[in-house]
Amino acid sequence: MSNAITRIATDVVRDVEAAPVDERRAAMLGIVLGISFYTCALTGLFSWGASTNQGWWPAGPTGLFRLTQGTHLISGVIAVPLLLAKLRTVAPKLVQRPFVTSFAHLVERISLLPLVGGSIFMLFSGVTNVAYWYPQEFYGVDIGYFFPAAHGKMAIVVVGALLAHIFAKISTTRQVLRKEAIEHESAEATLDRRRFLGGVAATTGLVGVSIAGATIYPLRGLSVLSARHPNAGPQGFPVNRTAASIGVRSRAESPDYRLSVEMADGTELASFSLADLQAMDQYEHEIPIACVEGWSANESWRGVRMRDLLAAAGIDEPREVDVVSLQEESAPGRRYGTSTVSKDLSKQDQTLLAMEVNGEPLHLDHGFPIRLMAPARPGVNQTKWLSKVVVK
Ligand code: HEM
Ligand SMILES: Nc1nc2c(c(=O)[nH]1)N[C@H]1C(S)=C(S)[C@@H](COP(=O)(O)O)O[C@H]1N2
Ligand SMILES: [Mo]
Repeated sequence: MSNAITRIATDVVRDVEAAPVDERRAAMLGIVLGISFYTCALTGLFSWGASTNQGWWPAGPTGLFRLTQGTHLISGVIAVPLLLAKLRTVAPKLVQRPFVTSFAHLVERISLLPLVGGSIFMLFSGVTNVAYWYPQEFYGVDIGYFFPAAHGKMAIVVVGALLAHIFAKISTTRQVLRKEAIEHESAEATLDRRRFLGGVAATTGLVGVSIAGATIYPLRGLSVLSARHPNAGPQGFPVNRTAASIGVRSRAESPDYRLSVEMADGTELASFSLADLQAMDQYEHEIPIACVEGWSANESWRGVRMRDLLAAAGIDEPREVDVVSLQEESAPGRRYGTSTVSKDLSKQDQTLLAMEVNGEPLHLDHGFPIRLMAPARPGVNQTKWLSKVVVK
């Protein structure tokens, strides 16, 4: 067994060293990889803009974030086999000896570090995030959010390094992909490349479909790469965080429960019992929970409009508000306890304080008694178990 492995490993190394780089194969993979990376980068920028309420992120259409984040994850996941194929294709150059031939060559080698290293880091941190793998501690240092946070920062490095790489390679790419150049290569070389690229295309398709099922419903059964099965959970859709794990149960189910509306300085404007809210006009909208980690659940939510709640508390102008969860008071959950709703979003018809889903009262784990449901938002901002709305 170990003999066989050694033999394979030696063969691979010999193969890699001897084979000339198929520049056409490298160029073709480069183009596809570039498209998937920049699609990923653009939708990643949307991910940041949407979850941090940047002014340019729109308040609709309802499913916008589901679409952009779904695209982020699909373009990101398919980049994994594409990157491996690309690295395999240019491997002879990477291991080439002598390692450095000139000063210019040294600069080129060094510039590969942010490009190759950065790309591997992006794909690694993205995939581990989707798999809910957050190592909490590293030799006593709290690194719970290191990977998601570094993912956003490293994106800037990779986008820049890739741009430089494209500029450096654009003329070679043009040259090797000219029609006459391809016509002049041997039939064997063409066939070789087609076989390799066919394999890559099949793998990429398979990997793409297996993550797409987390948000494209007809593909649900195939979503093996998704950490949450889109149909599993109370009322037929998933739960990341249960009420029991946060310790909000007794206050959420308390007969004295009230939702208060306050000013930022703590002055209370009004407070509502569940019965008060149920007596107000109710509206129903289909709004997805679109988790940044890729699964989504499109359900029908019913409750009071945010703007009606504010009006009932005496605020008639659209205002930015912080929606605060009971969770904030029991266990400050880094970004889960509070959600900021922009002025533009708070006046939207579809921005609801939801008390029902699909015609039933919310299950405790889905945010009973009230959860925020607003259009075009990341799931992480659809806060559960509301305790107050703070007018800013
Ligand atoms: C070229 C590769 C990639 C680029 C340039 C990129 C870029 C970004 C950016 C800029 C963000 C926003 C970060 C922030 O809010 O501060 C983001 C978020 C995210 N990306 Fe990527 N990404 C890439 C690959 C991937 C891959 C392969 C996956 C997983 C399959 C992934 C999963 C995620 C997730 C789950 C988030 C949300 C993180 C959170 O808010 O907790 N990304 N990405
Ligand atoms: N109070 C509170 N609200 C929350 C969360 C949470 O942990 N606490 N999770 C958020 C996340 S990340 C998503 S995707 C949606 C759906 O999560 P759920 O499945 O836990 O309901 O709710 C959001 N609202
Ligand atoms: Mo989420």
